[in-house]
Amino acid sequence: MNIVGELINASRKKIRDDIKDKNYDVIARVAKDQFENGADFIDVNAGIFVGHEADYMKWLIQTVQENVDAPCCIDTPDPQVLEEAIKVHKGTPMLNSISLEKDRYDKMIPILKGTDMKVIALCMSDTGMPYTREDRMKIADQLINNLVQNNVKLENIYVDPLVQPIGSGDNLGMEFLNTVEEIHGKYEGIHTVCGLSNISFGIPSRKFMNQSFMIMAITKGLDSAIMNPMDQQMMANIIAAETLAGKDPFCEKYMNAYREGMFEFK
Ligand code: THG
Repeated sequence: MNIVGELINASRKKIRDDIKDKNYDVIARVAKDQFENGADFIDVNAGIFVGHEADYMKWLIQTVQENVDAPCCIDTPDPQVLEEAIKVHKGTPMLNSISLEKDRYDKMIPILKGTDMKVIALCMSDTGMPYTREDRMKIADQLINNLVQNNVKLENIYVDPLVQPIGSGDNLGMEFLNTVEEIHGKYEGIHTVCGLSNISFGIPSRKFMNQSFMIMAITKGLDSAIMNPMDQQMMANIIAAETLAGKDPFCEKYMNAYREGMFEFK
């Protein structure tokens, strides 16, 4: 599992003011904590600061990269913010995200073209949020074909079929999961990703929902997630579920995790 740490996001009440005040030590700590707990990428999102998003985004990227040796997942719907952010980013970032929304799509393609950046292809279009697997696949197919035509490698595409809160529709979980399965069956070498914690918005004891949904998604082939790596039980479940899903030859990763004490909780 390719893990994108979700905690540096200004929409979270806990960290909003620390970003607003550019509290260096706090952001550095949250970046390090996520990295030390297994994050491969650090998501950075300053979307709530309308008119100042680019400024905050650049500061977040610099602060993260001065403290951990990991690329960022640059989380903004605004292509202009993205373009400025890429300039200060060291190494190859993950762009979060392109979608089929026309404005966003047209401005994102030239930014991506000819680069080796990873890109999240979010299943959203100008006609609104997808509800069923068919809705999601229609958008995913178009996005993937267009990206490939622009010479983006399948290996650099992370399709996000869009996790919506289970509280807004009983079938939203399964429609998402079945899309993940269909994408992996149809496009070999492509990746899938999601904002995992979206599933539990508005529901109590969210971590059980998030953990269960992750295990279900692993059985469908999900190979990346924007999530909270500080949930040790989640991290242990991922190791076990991937072994059970046949992704861990000779249980090697599982045994290593055991030896490193990953299954003993504090
Ligand atoms: N797809 C893509 N990018 C995304 C999302 C997605 N980026 C943003 C979001 N969705 C994923 N990130 C988060 C971050 C935090 C929470 C949920 C999704 C979250 N946060 C609080 C918490 O930590 O408990 C709750 C809110 C608060 O503190 O006010 O739930 O789907 N491509």
